[in-house]
Amino acid sequence: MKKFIAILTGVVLVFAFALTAKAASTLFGSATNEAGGWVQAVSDTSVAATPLDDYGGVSFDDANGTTFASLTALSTDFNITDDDCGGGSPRFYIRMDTNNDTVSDGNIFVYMGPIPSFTGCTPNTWVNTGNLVGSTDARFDLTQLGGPFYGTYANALSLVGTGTILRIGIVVDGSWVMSDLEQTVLFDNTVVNGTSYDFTPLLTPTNKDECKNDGWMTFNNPTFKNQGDCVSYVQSNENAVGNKTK
Ligand SMILES: [Ca+2]
Ligand SMILES: [Ca+2]
Ligand SMILES: [Ca+2]
Repeated sequence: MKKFIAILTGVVLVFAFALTAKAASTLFGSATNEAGGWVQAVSDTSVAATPLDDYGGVSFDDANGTTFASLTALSTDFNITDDDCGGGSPRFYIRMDTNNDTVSDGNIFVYMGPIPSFTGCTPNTWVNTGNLVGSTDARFDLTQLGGPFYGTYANALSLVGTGTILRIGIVVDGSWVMSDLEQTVLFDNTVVNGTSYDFTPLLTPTNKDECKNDGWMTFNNPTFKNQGDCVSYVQSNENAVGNKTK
């Protein structure tokens, strides 16, 4: 019996680990999660803002620790809202460890926008990159790893296919080539291997009035069965916090 419990505990622990190891995205720099269900990243060097908004982006841990060759899917929707793609931005970065010491040896950059120069994006238009894994476009910048600037996926694969991915992300930092020193890009439906990120914001009611007039249907953190379910959630939260009255 003890052995059985030990095995059961082990199974539960493995399951719990699998849950905590769930794929995750992290915003950095100027990036914000917008109400529309996408991420906005700004690169603005026109003024010294607080906090700094020189760059922004999202990083993903899905492929951490796997080889570049085992990357099967990498794509995103992007929308240049101000002013253009350019200055090497927006781009994916794939931080690589090529000598197995867990320390980065450089990034693969995968530029978004029209080849060959990655400028001339149509503003305020959503575009999908297509799966960049296997892409024959010369949009893989391998210079940090000793390869060509205008490389392809095949070039990257032969150069660092057995290398380990430390992190993948998307970044916006192209303000320096914009006439107004400001560039803004939206991202949505980013796919990294088996995970698709739709960047749906977490919406939680904080006042029971928000549950009324079908408001309960708009929440996703958590979801509700009906208005009463929503109201009792708000009330139990108020009771738990203890600093609000009905
Ligand atoms: Ca290394
Ligand atoms: Ca601008
Ligand atoms: Ca979305």
